[in-house]
Amino acid sequence: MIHRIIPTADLVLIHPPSIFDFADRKAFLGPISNVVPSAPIFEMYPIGFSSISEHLSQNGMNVRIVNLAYLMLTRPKMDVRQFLGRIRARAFGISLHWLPHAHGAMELSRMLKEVHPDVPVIFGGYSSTYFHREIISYPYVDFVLRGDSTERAALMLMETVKTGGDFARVPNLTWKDNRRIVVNDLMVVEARLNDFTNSYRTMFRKALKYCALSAMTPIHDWWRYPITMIVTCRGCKKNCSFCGESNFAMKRFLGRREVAFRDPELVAKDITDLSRFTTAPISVVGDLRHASDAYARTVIDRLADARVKNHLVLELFDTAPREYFQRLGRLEHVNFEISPGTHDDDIRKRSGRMYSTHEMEENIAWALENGVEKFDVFFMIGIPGQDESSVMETVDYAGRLMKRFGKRVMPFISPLAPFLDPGSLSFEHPERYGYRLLFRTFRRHLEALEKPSWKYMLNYETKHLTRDDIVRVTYDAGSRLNDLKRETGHIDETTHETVSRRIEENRALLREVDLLVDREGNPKAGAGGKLKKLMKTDVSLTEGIICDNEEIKWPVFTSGFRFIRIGAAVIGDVVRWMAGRR
Ligand code: B12
Repeated sequence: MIHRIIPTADLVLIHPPSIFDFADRKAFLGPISNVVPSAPIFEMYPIGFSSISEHLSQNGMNVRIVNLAYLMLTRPKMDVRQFLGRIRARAFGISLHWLPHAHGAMELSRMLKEVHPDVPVIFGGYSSTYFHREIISYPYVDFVLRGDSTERAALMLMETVKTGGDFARVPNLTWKDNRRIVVNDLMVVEARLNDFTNSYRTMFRKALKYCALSAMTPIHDWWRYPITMIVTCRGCKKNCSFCGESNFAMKRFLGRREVAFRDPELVAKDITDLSRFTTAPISVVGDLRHASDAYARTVIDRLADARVKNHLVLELFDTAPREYFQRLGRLEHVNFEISPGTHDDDIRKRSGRMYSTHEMEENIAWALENGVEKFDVFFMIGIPGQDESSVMETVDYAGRLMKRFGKRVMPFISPLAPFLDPGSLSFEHPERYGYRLLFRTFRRHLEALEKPSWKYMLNYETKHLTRDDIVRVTYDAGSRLNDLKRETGHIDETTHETVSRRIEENRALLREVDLLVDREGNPKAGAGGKLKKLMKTDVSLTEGIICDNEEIKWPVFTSGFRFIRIGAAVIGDVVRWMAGRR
């Protein structure tokens, strides 16, 4: 299906794998994606693809989404150049949202220019915004659309591409006037999110219209586990020191003065609408209390009235009062996520998260008391102030949490990897925040992604942990947590054994790489051939390493999709559209 000629679209949005030739280096990406639903090539495309696509479609543009990363992951024999060559488009949009996609995005752009020299290539996303001047200087990039909200600017850009107008008038755009780099003002920064949705209905319609179910699939196991997301805000009031969209970062780099929220009634409606089409978990991005307590109350009450049955996954940016959990008791299936980073209050507070471990435990207790079904607690390796023993104490603390609260509380630990995020307080002021930044430019990040293992990709060290330490302690901590999870009955024997085996295999492979390369990860004299061979070792990219994929999941009832309802809604939309045309 994907090899047939695709009819001309105005804009084709393409999501690349983080590393373009990952198949040749797949053994060594390690656990960098272990606590997100993606494989380590980060095949999940930005949710923003759907809102750009929806806004442009509503304004008469023909937009398609192609998840190239997913296609390459699931069809290893695919001829990518031939596939790209058959796409007909007026412009291509490439997601360079997450910096780990630096390599994939640039290689994709280069290949697109080879096969379609006259079609403009547009970059967008947070990392494109941060590095826009460097990115536009590559000969195979024509435009960078900056900001965390590009729907309106993308429409203006596409209108200009179509009609041949003046690019100087397109807001948020970095472009080239002949060879001169021009940076237009970043003027379009939405103050509210009510005009944009990430409507899965539009996505379903597009998928069926273009027979593109597979090209639009968001993650490798989505058909088995079709988790969906609803976005409540853009920007953040908090200042976690390692976040690239913290309050500091949004003001300094994304032109955003205030957080933009979607009205609570609309958030509740998004969730309710979605629950008509899928029985899978719905992850709500952004703490419901981020705007205000009244905001959270409105969402909860509306969802309770609508009797939504899906598992809802909520975030806690901060600890909440008891009444919050009592109100949530009105909902059927609630789950939580919190990211304290460490058990150590001082270290946590220095990283910008102001609640104490005691307050967090109080929250967990109140949540469970009020029927919360799963409470995930995320710890991290690579926070300044942490040394090896502090990390291992965090793991022991995680063990105590599991003993105290039982199976409903699931702790995770993972490295801050591969990169300290650009635009974050720590990236901008590494010394002040206890980091040593090893490289800073876009080009150096792109080159880092060509290194033979995730150790050499890391762009930072902390005052107490070198890159070597971070890697070693990641496997030690993962292994100890795996043991504790078996002891407390959080995982069964088979899972424990599988994870232990993967950790040891991964460790051994990394040791072998280390013998063949120098301190920067470049092959030692005469070791190039051996290294290439080793890098081709066949290791699964879709299985978790320091924990099992199943541990981060929430239940899906029956098949996940309500196909009859999806079909009926799509047919209804088409009939309405045809009636409108007449
Ligand atoms: C929700 C979220 C996730 C979700 C994914 C949601 C998704 N599919 O988009 C999950 C939890 C899976 C996730 C994972 C990761 N995330 Co995340 N995530 C966020 C979060 C909290 C909100 C993002 C959001 O809701 N945006 C709103 C949606 C609607 O807009 P959007 O997708 O950003 O798209 C808009 C613009 O960015 C832009 N745009 C984006 N792409 C393109 C492309 C083109 C061509 C154009 C024109 C425009 C454009 O226009 C869009 C519409 O306006 C942010 C932090 C924050 N507060 O923003 C971190 C954040 C974006 N994530 C971050 C990171 C590092 C990751 C991971 C790499 C972490 C890891 N090692 O596992 C992974 C990568 C996952 C993958 N691709 O497989 C960093 C990115 C920093 C950076 N510059 O690289 C952030 C900023 C947090 C941080 N720690 O600093 N993440």
